[in-house]
Amino acid sequence: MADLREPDCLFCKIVDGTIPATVVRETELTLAFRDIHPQAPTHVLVIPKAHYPNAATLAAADPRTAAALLTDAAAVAADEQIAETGYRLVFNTGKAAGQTVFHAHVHLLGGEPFHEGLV
Ligand code: DGP
Repeated sequence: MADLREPDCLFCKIVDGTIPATVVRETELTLAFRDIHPQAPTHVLVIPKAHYPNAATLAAADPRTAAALLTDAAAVAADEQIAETGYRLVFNTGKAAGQTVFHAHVHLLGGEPFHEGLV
């Protein structure tokens, strides 16, 4: 198990309430809140409450919480009424992939059609 909190981590500060966020779902293991720079009508980040630098380290150390990111993202998609129309889940892992916050998170994006993508 990783250290629960990393003192200089932005998302750890959102978990402990030091930095405010618009929380849409909270469980024992995870927190979901709206992205500060939304790239789609619905853009929510789902994160583990415990600190892991990225999705790969989270999955290796705590598969239960890694799975919870997916089930919680699906629950948020249902709450946001985009489950039927479709949504995209994105894990940026590493700088070259565009990861800027090194606390594991999945982006939930939806509410408009995606006409293009890398995959
Ligand atoms: P990534 O590039 O995959 O590391 O995504 C990090 C996301 O975090 C990015 O889309 C913007 C978002 N973000 C950065 N700072 C804050 C913040 O203070 N509050 C919220 N809600 N989101 C933030």
